[in-house]
Amino acid sequence: MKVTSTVVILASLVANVAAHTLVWGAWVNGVDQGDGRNLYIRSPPNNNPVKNISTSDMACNVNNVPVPKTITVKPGDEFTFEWYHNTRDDDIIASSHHGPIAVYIAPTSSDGAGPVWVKLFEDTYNTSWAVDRLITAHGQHSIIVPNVTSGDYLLRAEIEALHEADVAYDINPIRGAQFYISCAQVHISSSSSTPLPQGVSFPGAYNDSTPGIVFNIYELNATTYSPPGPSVWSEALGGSILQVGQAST
Ligand SMILES: *[C@@H]1O[C@H](CO)[C@@H](O)[C@H](O)[C@H]1NC(C)=O
Ligand SMILES: *[C@@H]1O[C@H](CO)[C@@H](O)[C@H](O)[C@H]1NC(C)=O
Ligand SMILES: *[C@@H]1O[C@H](CO)[C@@H](O)[C@H](O)[C@H]1NC(C)=O
Ligand SMILES: *[C@@H]1O[C@H](CO)[C@@H](O)[C@H](O)[C@H]1NC(C)=O
Ligand SMILES: *[C@@H]1O[C@H](CO)[C@@H](O)[C@H](O)[C@H]1NC(C)=O
Ligand SMILES: [Cu+2]
Repeated sequence: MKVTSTVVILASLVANVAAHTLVWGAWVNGVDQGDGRNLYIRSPPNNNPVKNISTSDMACNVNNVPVPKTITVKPGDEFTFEWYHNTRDDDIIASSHHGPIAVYIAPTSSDGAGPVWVKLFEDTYNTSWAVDRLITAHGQHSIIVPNVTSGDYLLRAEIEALHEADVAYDINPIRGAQFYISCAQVHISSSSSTPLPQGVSFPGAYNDSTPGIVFNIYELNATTYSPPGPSVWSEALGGSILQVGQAST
């Protein structure tokens, strides 16, 4: 028990060295789409996490404003997010920031407000945490574009870092789960007549009692972790946490 509390204290000290993360850009079918920051990514001004799960920042982070470009994709394409810490293809995120990764989709016309977010991908713990494998993958993780009606969509990537998630932010705002969230603007060009189903709301989908928001990674067996939010949409086509291409720096 003494050992465990020392580990928790050490872990919280390490976590104060902010090694946060941001999306640099995207790849489509392994082709680099270039620096997307403030161009096709609704980039926040810095790499700080969102911690208050009751705020609208949970939708597309703190600077949810339309950006000039959209990336055109079609159903079945592989769309890859690429994260970085300070510079492209660096250490990506602090290795202490263990946790799951999810991707959601919503119509761009919603701007992320209301029950619009549909989960396309979820990876939690599978021998290692999703974030551990994101670091190995040079910050790259992908979804397969679903077969939905043509239109403009927001793809929302969510990293949940659990290194301070032994307590809820509302109970102790110094700690709590850290959410790294980024929305990409895409246009899906398709012949499909399948609309997106109703989704969940951000804020709303997650609260302090939602499984996976409070979880002590230093004491609990990671195989027992359940991520927050709905299950992945039955029509989703999958994804991966793998490097698809070498970043040119
Ligand atoms: C979190 O955000 C909600 C909604 O804006 C606000 O009412 C609440 O005070 C915030 N919590 C903290 C600890 O700042
Ligand atoms: C876990 O990883 C293994 C090896 O990559 C893979 O075969 C398996 O499908 C994964 N399990 C889940 C639930 O994703
Ligand atoms: C998408 O769905 C439509 C039917 O709505 C079908 O005709 C088309 O072949 C599907 N495309 C892909 C890539 O699955
Ligand atoms: C918290 O979220 C869960 C779903 O994860 C839901 O069942 C519950 O009603 C929510 N609680 C509140 C107070 O909204
Ligand atoms: C965690 O749980 C898994 C599945 O039940 C088990 O195989 C593994 O040994 C457990 N790990 C520890 C450290 O207890
Ligand atoms: Cu951090």
